[in-house]
Amino acid sequence: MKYNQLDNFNKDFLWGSASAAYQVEGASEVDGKGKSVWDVYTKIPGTTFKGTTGDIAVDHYNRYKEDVALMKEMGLKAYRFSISWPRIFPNGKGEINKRGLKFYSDLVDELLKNDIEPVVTLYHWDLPQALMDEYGGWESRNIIEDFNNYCVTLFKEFKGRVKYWVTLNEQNIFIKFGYEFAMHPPAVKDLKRMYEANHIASLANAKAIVSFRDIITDGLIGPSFAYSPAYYNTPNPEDVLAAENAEDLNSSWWLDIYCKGMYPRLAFKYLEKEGLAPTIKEGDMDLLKLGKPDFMGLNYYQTANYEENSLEDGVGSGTFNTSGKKGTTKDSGIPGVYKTVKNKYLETTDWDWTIDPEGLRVALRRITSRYNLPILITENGLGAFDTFENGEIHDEYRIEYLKAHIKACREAITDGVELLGYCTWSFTDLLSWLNGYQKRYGFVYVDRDETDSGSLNRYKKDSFYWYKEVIKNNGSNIK
Ligand code: BGP
Repeated sequence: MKYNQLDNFNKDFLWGSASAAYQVEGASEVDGKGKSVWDVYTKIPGTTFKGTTGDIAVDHYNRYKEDVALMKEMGLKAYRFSISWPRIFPNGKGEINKRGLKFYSDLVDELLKNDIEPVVTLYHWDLPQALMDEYGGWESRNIIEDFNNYCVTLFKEFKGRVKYWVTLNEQNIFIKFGYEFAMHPPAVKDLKRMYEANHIASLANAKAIVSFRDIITDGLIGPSFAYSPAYYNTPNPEDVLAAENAEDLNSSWWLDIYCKGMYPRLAFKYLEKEGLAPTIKEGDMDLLKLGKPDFMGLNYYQTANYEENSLEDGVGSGTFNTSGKKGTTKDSGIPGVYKTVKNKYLETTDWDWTIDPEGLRVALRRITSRYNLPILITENGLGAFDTFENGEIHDEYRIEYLKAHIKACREAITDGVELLGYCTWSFTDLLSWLNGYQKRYGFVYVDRDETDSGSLNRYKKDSFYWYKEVIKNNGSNIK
């Protein structure tokens, strides 16, 4: 729909920004923290861009007060951050590490003192290594109880202080990259193990939500999903079917489980035929039906474009661009199901991610139409090279990107989407898991690169002042 006049953002709209523990905190071995799978994985040669790790990251653990002061100066309404499980339970379970808990308690208090709503992510990929060693992490049903115990500890600790909770961040990404593309820990290529581990993660997600209901009555909880809506490349019905296959297997597989407590029927049948469907035990589907979220967290970066892929000699796995050299991504697919293809209407970033603000509106509308839930945008942003000159960073490309995406939000609200808030990725620059420090996302530039030299000093980019204005005007200046 096209409108002459767009609806306004709600007066309590959460203008936010986001981060994740491993990507910002550093302090990887202090105050009793245990090792996470990422602490171990990044030390294996060849796994990350130029061997970068989060050992120091942007030192948020020691500089959180300075970072919160910058948020306050900007007028930020919400800050989404994640809690590192091995800081709370160094071995994943057992005795609580009080010093780890204190860090997050202090951070929450600092945010509240500055009128910033904390949005807490319970799991942003830094699984305790001890649980990976003991039982293979997400591959064992033991994790359901251990994750629940960790979550309950945090619900009790932050009850009354934290209203917004995110369970799992991008289950589709950590599972697919962990077990299909072998680029995240445990870095294996095994689709059977992938679907089993994924089912267990879904059960853990549902169980945590069920526990939440008993403890916190004045809060909202939901998972964050990395949703790349599927487009079909041409109106050729073969391409339309390929895109529907992709939507089912790459998105509804998770979204339907979260929001409806069931797997999409056609995708399940296909995976059964392939011998890949997960083992469903008695009680599983009941738990999944019980553990429905209050909102869907949406991490939106790009759409994906699909076309038909032949069964006999179709395209298989491709490659990802982790260097920032445009055009180095190779299309991928599943023979007989779909393959990706460049969308000739869209520009891309230097990492080959399509830039598609309308796609955000498509994502918001599809989630609303299918599941009728409020949505919190938990991530959206542009990864780009920034140039630092005399203490200034002129990132007008980031401003353009965010402006267009916020406009898409406003249009989606006018369409009827119930949008709780918009968190950009990210507040400060931070570690991009596989892409080092050169792929920057923040409003605040951090002086560091792939080596551990650099002052770690913070500098406000042009986008910092721009977002400050957006917040001040409650988005009314975005038309
Ligand atoms: C999401 C993750 C974030 C963040 C972001 C940008 O998938 O939840 O943690 O990293 O993507 O991705 P990247 O760092 O690969 O550019």
